[in-house]
Parts: sequence; C-alpha cells; structure tokens
Amino acid sequence: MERICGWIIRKKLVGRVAIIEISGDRYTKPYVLVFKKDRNPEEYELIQGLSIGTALCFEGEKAREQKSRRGIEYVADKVEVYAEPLKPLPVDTSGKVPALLDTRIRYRYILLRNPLEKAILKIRAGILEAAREYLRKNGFLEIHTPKIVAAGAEGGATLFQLQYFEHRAYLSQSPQLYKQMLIASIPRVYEITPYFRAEKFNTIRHLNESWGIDVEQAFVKSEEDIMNTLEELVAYIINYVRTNYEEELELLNVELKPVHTPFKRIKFAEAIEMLETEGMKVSSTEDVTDAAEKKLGEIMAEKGYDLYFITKFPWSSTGFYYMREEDGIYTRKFDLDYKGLEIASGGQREHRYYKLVEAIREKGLDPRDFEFYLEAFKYGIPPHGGFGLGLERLMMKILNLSNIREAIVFVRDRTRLVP
Ligand code: AMO
Repeated sequence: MERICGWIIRKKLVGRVAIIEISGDRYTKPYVLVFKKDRNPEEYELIQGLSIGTALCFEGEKAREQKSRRGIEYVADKVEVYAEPLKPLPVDTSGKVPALLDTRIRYRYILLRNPLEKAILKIRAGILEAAREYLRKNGFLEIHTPKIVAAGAEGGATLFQLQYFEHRAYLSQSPQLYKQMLIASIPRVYEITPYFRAEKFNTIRHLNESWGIDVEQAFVKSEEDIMNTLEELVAYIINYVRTNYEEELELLNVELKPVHTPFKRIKFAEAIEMLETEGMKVSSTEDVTDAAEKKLGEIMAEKGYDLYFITKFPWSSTGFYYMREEDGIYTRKFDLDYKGLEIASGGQREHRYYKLVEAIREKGLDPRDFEFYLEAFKYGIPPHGGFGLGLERLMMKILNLSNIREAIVFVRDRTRLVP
C-alpha cells in the first residue's frame, strides 16, 4: 500500500460509482480512483461531497488492469481530506475549459495541477538536470556569482538600478564579469542564473527576469572550442528530454527529433547577404533584428537546419569583452539560433589587459567602473570564452511554445510584478 496525496482535478458521479482524478507528485498524469457505493460506501459518501480542488491523501495500490488513458488507475481506500477550497477555483484544472494566457499566468500555481502545465514545468527541470549532468561530466564546476552588482556588462540601458546602502547598485544582467574573473583559478565554470534586464518592450521572446545556463571555459584556441561545448550541451539536453520525458512530450503533442552535432555555421556577413538576397533591408554593422532573425530561420529551415550558429559578429554590434579579429571589424562573437530565435550568445573574450582597457574606452565606458574586473586580468588570465544559453528561449523552441511567458511559472515582464 502506498500513501498518495494530491488535489482533485476532476470528479464524475455515474450511477453508484464515483470517479475522481487526483493530481499528485509522482506522475505527470493524474491518479484515477474509482469508488463503488456498494464496495466503499464511506468513501463514496465522502467523495460525493468534495469539490474540485480539495487536497487529500489516500492509501492505495496501482490497479492490475489499466483501462483509463487519462491517468494511472489506483485501487484506493482510507481517504483523508486535508484542505477544501473556500470558493470554486478561478481556472479549470482539468483542462476542459482552456484559460487565456493572462489568466494562466495569474493562476499558474493552481493550473500546475493540470498535466499539460505540469509537463512544461517538469521538462524545464529536466533541461537543467541534463545541463548539470553534461557540464559536470565535462569538468565544469557549478558556481554562484552576485546578483547585486556595481557594473553591468550588457549595456546601461537594460540595468535595473537599486540603492545599496550609500551606493548605487544594479541587478545583475549576466554573470559575465564574474565568470570571467573566476577563470583566474578555475578553467571551466558554469552557473544557472537569473538575468535581470530592464527591457521596456513587450514581446513574445523577452522577459525582465529570465534564466540562463552560463558557461565559461579557459585555455581555448578560438571561439570554435566554445561552440563545440555549446552544441554538445544543446544536443545533450534535447536528446535527454527526448528519452527521459517521452510522456510529457506526448501530452504536449511535441515530436522532438534527435539532434546531431556539429551544427551548421554561417558567418554574420553571409547571413546578411542571404537576407538581402531575400529582399530584406538589414544593417551590416548592427545586431540582426527580430524580423531578420525570423526570416533567417525560414531560409535555414529550407536548407534543413533547425539549429545554426551565426559567427563573427561585427565589433560595432557587440559587448566590449569579445575578442576582435585582426581586421578590427569583426569579432569572435557568435549566436546560436534555433528555428529563427536566438537562444544563446557567446564567443572568445579579450584576455589581454591593455586591449581590454582600450575596448572598454572604445565602447564609451569608463575603465574605472570596471576596475575590480580588470584587476583580475593582471594575474594571468589565459585565452577563454563562454556563452549564455537562455533557458526559456530553449524551452520555447523545444516545446513549440508561442510565448516565452509559457515557459516560466511566475512571469516578470513590463506589466507583471505579481504574483
Ligand atoms: P545575451 O545578452 O545574448 O548574452 O544573453 C544570452 C541569452 O540569454 C537569453 N536572454 C533572454 N531571454 C529572455 N528574455 C530576455 N530579456 C533575455 N535576455 C537574454 C537569450 C540570449 O541568447 N554575457 C553574454 C553571454 C556570453 O557571452 O557568455 C550575454 O548575456 O537566449
């Protein structure tokens, strides 16, 4: 006998039989319990009076014959009620009546009783499970860096400012500066971290608090070494989800193809040419726009590529910390795009102290603001590089989610600060 606990998400009374579905912890699908009035008169009576959303436990065991496709059938008795809702639930946890995205976001903490919502959350955890497994196996050490910082690496416009006693501080946009500093002692590090970005626009691909898998790796020959790590990691994650989350993928109606490395590489300049050939107006000095990114996704899909790198971004479009090529025009920065959406950025860094100071100045920043960071470069920082892989963006593409807000339980965007 097992003791199983959860919430009623569906209740059906047919003649002298009561059927309830319980959303519990072990399975994504609900437990299905059948109580016959003749056989379990007490439970039958109790169940009859319970409303959707009641929290209860029961003792039971898996039924020998599994007839329901909706869930896992259990033969149960000893039902104990722990909490009853004060009023009807604001959303249908059985999934019969779909809710608008806004309502879903507001009540996701209850909607997670529904197998589909739960499947998304489980796969999110599965992606991190896979990432940790891959990175640990490959010698990367998990680190934690401060989220209250004195300087940002990704541009002042998207910094959230806060008062830190007598100092001005910011919420961390990225662990960029700190992961690079740790390269002074640990050649391979990673962090699973929130990014806080004060991006004012409302899009289906931006959050103001998103999560990333952030990696930094030393003793590299070029950005190619970093791209190898990133493509292996992404392939590992996708293939891991395919094999370990089959049930959840089926529930979400997602057919995930196995992924093979290496991924296709195209140079930024080539991407611009391809877009221009398609009649798109694009800048050859700035980062690709959302529309261009999407169009490129279509062009690449026609050639049979879902995942592809865009390499050698122009210096005019990047952060100060990317290594410049000899020509001074291009850098060792790359993006990884997945079906027309940038899911990661990275590259080789400038590790030479004087060049780095120069780069900071050239970007119109003040090296004094970065003194704590620059200091590290005086003590033997080897050639290195890394990337930030956006968790919700990756989820969007793996699960075909149409809005990034579906990939995170508590959404922080332009209009949401609660729940
Ligand atoms: P970048 O700014 O490109 O690079 O961020 C890395 C990845 O994080 C995700 N991401 C976001 N996802 C949702 N909403 C947002 N507002 C958001 N901002 C970023 C994207 C993006 O590709 N320091 C570098 C990485 C590096 O070079 O190591 C950086 O932060 O998927």
